[in-house]
Amino acid sequence: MKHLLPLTLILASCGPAKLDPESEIARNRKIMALQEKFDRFDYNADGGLTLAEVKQGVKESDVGGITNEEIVSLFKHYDVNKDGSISRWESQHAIDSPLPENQP
Ligand SMILES: [Ca+2]
Ligand SMILES: [Ca+2]
Repeated sequence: MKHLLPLTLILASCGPAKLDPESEIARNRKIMALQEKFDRFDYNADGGLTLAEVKQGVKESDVGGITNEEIVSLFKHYDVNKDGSISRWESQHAIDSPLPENQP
């Protein structure tokens, strides 16, 4: 039975989402809180957020409980045009649509 736990974690991260609504809401709150801080994450003030800046920002912000994987999937979600940085427009545009869960 001990082997089931890691397997469950793997399934939870790449299989169909089985999150209960409360953790879903908590997650959305974290993401909303992050988005409010996006401006501050732009450390070199070039108007875009790179993955490194987002990671740095998450580390320095008081938004806790976000894993590296979540940051990466969040980043990909926000980087609509896939140019490797999140512009302000992208950060505002992407929040209007729900985060895709476990896209193939
Ligand atoms: Ca930047
Ligand atoms: Ca972009």
